[in-house]
Amino acid sequence: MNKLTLSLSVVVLAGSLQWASAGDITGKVTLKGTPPPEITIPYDDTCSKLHPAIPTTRRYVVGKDNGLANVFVYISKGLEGKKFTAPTEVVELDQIGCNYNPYVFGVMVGQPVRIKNSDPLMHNIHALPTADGNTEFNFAETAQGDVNDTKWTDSIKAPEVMVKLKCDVHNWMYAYAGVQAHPFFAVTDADGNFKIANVPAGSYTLTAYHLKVHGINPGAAQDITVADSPVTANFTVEVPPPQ
Ligand SMILES: [Cu+2]
Repeated sequence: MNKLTLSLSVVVLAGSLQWASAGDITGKVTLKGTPPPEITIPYDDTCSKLHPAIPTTRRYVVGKDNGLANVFVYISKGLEGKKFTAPTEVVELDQIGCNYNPYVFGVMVGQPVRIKNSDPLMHNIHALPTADGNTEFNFAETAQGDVNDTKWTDSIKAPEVMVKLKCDVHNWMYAYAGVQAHPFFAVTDADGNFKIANVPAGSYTLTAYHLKVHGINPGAAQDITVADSPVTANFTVEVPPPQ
C-alpha cells in the first residue's frame, strides 16, 4: 500500500466512525445572545499551585459557531414503563486541580460512578439531590488517589435533572449530574454537539437543559420520531435577561 492509499483509508475510516445510523439522534445546541463574563475564582495558595491557568466559573462554555457545552440532552417523554439495563461503563467524577471534572455529566440510575481524588489534599463530596428516592451524601477523600465506587449508587436511585454536588472545603467546586432511568442522554461537547445512540423506534420528547439558561425551568423541548434513519435535532437557546 503506498502512502496515498494509506492516508485515504485513514480518512475513510475516520469518516465512518462519525456516521450516524438508525436510532441515533445527533444535534447541536447553539447559544443566542452574549453571556455575562465568567468570574475569576480566588483560589487559595495550595490550589493555585495545582491549577496553573487562572480558574474561572464555567457558567457558559461556548465553542465554535456559538455551540454551547455542558447541556444535558435527554429523552424526557416516550419511554415511560420501559425497563433498561444500566450501562456497565463507569462514570468517573474526578477532583483535580481543585475542581470537579467533568463539570456536567449524565448517568443512568444503577450505572457505576467512581468518585476520585487526584489532588494531594482533602476534598469532600457533598451531593444535594432533591428528587424523592435520592438521598444526600457527604464524605471526605483525604489523600491523592482515593476512590469511592459505592456512595453514588447507594444514594442516587431516582431520575433527577440535575443533582448538585459541591465541596465544602473549596466553595467554588461544583458539579452537576443529569440522572435518568434510561440510557438515552448526552452532554454537549465543547462545540455544543451531542449524540444519543441506539434509541428504539418511537415518538419522543427530547429536552435540552442548561443550568444557567434554564435554571428552575424545565429546558428546551422538541418532539422527535425515531424510525429507520438517523434523526437530527438542533436547539437554539438564549441567554436569559439579567435579573
Ligand atoms: Cu475541594
